[in-house]
Amino acid sequence: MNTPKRYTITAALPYTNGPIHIGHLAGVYVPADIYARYLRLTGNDVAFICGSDEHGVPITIRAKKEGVSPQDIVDKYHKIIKQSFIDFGITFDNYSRTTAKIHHETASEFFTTLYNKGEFIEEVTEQLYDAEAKQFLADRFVIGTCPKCGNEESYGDQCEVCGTSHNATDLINPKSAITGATPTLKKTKHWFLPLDKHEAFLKEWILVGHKKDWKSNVYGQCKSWIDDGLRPRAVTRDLDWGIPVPLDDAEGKVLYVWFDAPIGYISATKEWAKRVGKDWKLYWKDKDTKLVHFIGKDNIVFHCIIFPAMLKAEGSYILPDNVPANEFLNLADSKFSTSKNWAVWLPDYLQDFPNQQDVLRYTLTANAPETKDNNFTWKDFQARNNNELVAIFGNFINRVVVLTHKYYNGIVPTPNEFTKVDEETLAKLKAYPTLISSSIERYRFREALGELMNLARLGNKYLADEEPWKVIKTDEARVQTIMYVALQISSALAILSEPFLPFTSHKLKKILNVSSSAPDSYRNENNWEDVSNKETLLSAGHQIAKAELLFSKIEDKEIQVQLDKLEATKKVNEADNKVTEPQKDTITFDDFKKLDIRVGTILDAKKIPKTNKLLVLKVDTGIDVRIIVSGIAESFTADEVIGKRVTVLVNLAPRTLRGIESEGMILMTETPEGKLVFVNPGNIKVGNGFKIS
Ligand code: B3M
Ligand code: ZN
Repeated sequence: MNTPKRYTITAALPYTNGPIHIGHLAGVYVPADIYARYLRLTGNDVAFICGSDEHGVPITIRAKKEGVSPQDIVDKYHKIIKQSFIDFGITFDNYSRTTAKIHHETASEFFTTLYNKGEFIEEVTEQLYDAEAKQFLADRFVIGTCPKCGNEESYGDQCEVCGTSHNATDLINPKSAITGATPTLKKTKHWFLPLDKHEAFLKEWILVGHKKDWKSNVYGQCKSWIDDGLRPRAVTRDLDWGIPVPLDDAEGKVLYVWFDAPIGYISATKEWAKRVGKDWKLYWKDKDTKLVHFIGKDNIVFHCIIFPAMLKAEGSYILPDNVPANEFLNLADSKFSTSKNWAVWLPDYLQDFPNQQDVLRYTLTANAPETKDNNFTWKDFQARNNNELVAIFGNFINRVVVLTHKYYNGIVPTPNEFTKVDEETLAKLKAYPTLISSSIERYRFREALGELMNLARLGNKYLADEEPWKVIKTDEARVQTIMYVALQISSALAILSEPFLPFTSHKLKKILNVSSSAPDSYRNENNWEDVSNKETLLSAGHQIAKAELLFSKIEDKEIQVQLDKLEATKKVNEADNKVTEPQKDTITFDDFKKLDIRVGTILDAKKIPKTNKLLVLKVDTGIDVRIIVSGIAESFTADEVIGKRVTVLVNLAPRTLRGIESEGMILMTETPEGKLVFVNPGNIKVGNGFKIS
């Protein structure tokens, strides 16, 4: 197999404006973790780096929304995000943050180096300004129509629909996201990275150099940007949250978040190297190191064009070897959205499904949006668990372990002569490490997971064909061989499942009594290749531990709880989206005083035949019992309203509806879905009037 190498693996730094959701996990963190675990298991030197992206407008907007400071926001979510990654078994070597001192220093130094080398253009330009908020409008502070695709809600720096990254002044019809005002233009000085200057290099490096090995979605996006022509990009902003521009004449200006955030990978590596006594430079400046960025597709331009241009301009860094960006995962057919709460939040998942991290890791990998956008549904999650993890993987292991205890008190039996089927099965087994490796090394994680499951299927088929439970009655010697072979498959599964299903792998190793390391520990024996090379993985005479279920069935009612949660979110969003009706024309106090509103009770109700809306009500107003015709039949049946206490306008001039005279009006309001509800007068006595005060 491959000679060991040094790898720097980065996973996109999540914005600290909310917890992690499963869309982030599927696109970035699960594949990155599989890759890092796999490389460690196969003996490579790995630095797996991530951290919180704590600058930028998303943080400021969230802080405004919660009425706290940006620092409060990043402190709160950094803690939540970091812990949930640990609990989910993501094995970062370092999870840092961009408000860390080491990062401010590293990013400032990087800027200064480029500045001193004359790599920036310094220019006074007119930028969008919100006079009401007294603020320049950069990035997410401004929304307008994307000049490329026409999306009307593009941000100032990037359109989320077509992925184009642009300058805020390119937007058509820009509007301030703070006040809604149309911005004016105001002069301000900024520093620009002339991407056009790096065009020739980028063309050569990506379009020629990485045509074959980069994913086609990544390559295609890069090609389209380069073909469109690259332009200078401002790397500074007029904002008050961020890393101050380290120049004397830059008061009140900070580094653009997309300038500082990728440098966060470097700062986080430095922080880690210092802690563990390594030389960080080897991981960023040695040409034998492979740098791999795991990101979502909206981050491609920053990782494939802008950051490499920065690294190249600096001059002493290596460039990424690959950027295996994923497409998006959607949630029940709609885009994940932190601001709309349309998400399955990782902390919620961990709470609702304790000790079931691997079920989610499995579902997200089996359904990974590697080549196209994919969809997460709770039904699919349940089916993958019940029909695949429980029925295939779990079932095989359980049968092997239970039978080993039943026949041999948990001791691996000595095999007798192997039949052709045994030999073929063992030969197939030995091919799996290479099969799985080859998929992982091409960043095809769902294919790799499929192979792992095929190994479990191989085990199931072997047992079903050899039927040790029947043979035991006639040929005990044969059963020893069958169980020996089945135990070798179990052991291979324990080893090869580790990158994908680390908690299960650990549990299985405990059952097979071959490891005692902690579940999140990847510093196990280096035994990936042993599956191919060793004569035996579990020797005769080895005592295994008691059977324990690896997976358990997920019931409909657990899924229903999750579906209900999403349904509730949908309702809230619909209500939020509903426009409040504008205020009606002003009335005088005397007009208002004329209204006589009383508490009443509905004594009787009947639907008026051949109408959809009308009920005829008999209402006790405290003054009298009268008939009121009310248009509420689409929201209530007649029976439902009898006995209801209501609020009645009693001095409305009588009107005749469908031949029935109506004397008054019942006051109603409505739910977001348009269902009418009574304005409930509480326990007030019937006949009481509404007082003016
Ligand atoms: N925080 C964008 C995002 O969360 C950004 C990634 C930075 S990676 C250097 O989508
Ligand atoms: Zn667009």
